[in-house]
Amino acid sequence: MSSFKELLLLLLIVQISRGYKEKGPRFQPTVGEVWPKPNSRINYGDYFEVSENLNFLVNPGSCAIVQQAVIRYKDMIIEKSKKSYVKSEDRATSQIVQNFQITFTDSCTVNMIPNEEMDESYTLKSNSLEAKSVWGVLRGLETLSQIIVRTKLNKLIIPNTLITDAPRFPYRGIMIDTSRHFIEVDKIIELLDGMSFNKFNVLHWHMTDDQSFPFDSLVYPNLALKGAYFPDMIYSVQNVIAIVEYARLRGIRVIPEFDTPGHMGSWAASHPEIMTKCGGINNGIYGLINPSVPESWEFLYNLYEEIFGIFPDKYVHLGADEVDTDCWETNQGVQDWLVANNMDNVDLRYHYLERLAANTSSSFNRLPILWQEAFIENPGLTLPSKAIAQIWFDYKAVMAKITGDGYRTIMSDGWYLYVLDSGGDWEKFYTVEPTNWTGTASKKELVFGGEGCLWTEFLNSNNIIPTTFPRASAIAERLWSTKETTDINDATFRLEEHNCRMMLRGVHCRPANDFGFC
Ligand code: CP6
Repeated sequence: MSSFKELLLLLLIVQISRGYKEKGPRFQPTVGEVWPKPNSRINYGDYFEVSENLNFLVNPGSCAIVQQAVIRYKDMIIEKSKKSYVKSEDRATSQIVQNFQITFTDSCTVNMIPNEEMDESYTLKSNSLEAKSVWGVLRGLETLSQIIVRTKLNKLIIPNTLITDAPRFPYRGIMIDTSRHFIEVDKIIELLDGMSFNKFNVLHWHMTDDQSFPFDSLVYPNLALKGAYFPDMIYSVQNVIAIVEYARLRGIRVIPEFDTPGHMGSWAASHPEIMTKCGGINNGIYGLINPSVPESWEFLYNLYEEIFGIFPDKYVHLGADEVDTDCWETNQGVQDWLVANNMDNVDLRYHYLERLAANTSSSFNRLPILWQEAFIENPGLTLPSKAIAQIWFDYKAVMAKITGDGYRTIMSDGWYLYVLDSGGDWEKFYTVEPTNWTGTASKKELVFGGEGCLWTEFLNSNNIIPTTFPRASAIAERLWSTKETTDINDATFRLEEHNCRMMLRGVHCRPANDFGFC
């Protein structure tokens, strides 16, 4: 008996001393690794010291996008690193990097905006960054800021390295829904910061839906007056302009979506004259826009004219998701108009979308993105060949069908960021592969990218950022890095470091892994 007690005591002592020795993080994040992983990286093994007075030489120099980026990244590299928990071991360094040369070959103009054809490739060495365009400079500076680290002896170091990098997909987006819950402007700004640290390049703004209309239109002020939740839960034109400019400076496009012909409950609060009053089971409810009255088309023209004045992107998201045509079918005025125009109920939905896409194209020179239903439910619909379908369910069949018709696609199936599982559920986003369906190589090339979706039924300004980061980082790496970048173990430790880095820069991330300390 007493030897049994001694054994227990011994075990206890062993446990306590082990616990004491292993205090602190048992699994270390990486130091100076890059997220999303670059296409190619050669480390030569030695290190250089980086001067605390690091100087960026820019050629050509006259460009706000690059000049402001240099100021931001200098602060991240020199100042923000001072607080970092992730410090490098001390390294012998052979020389000091004092001047860092940035070169790009395309010109940089005052009002240039990021676009679907922008070249984001770059080549990075320890004292130089070369790119074709300013967009590549932005991506390269982000990478540079990740490979310069502070040592435990408080010295800034950079490895002697050669990185050549370019995105796998041209379209890497986050969708934000500002109708179900209002998201404060400063949280959208924080979202854009986090996006830039992950090399995302599109913010798709699902501005309106049934629940609220938060855009303060100057052309139709009653939309927000009657359709927003509260007078201060609105985005002014000035707010939108500021967000679009903040995004532009980071190489992020902002694509507006004012969803029609469904999801328009909030429009009906102020403008029932453009809506269809349902009969049947939804009797008396305003369900869809009314395409049979000229008021609707005049309204859409005026509103889009205002929208396109503040959202400069070449693309517009026209919505068209979850359209229940019951209201059109049970409204006498719509039915009479169909007969008079030699159309039936099957024709109406594609007639509406075709006319809307034609108008936004001919009057405003914009190309449409639409939810997948538009392409699947309307056999007669012809859209511009550059139209893009956003896929949100049943992607294996839907990708094959829509690329089979020759259209480009954006993957969102499986990238519902608002769905939370317990544990570090970034892995379920990481393992989504947008080309994992049956089709020829030329059809797979029509996959233009992907988008993480932040539907906000259960998100508000308090939880939108921690719900997005670091989980969206998994999507970012899938869309930027090579198809072969699938090693979960490797990703785990790099993501841990990346999460610490994002937090250091002010993004309110949730933990990436249960073993981590950030
Ligand atoms: N709101 C709108 C939503 C959804 C869609 N459109 C949605 C529905 C189900 C899932 C994901 C998103 N909440 N306007 C569909 C694109 Cl699982």
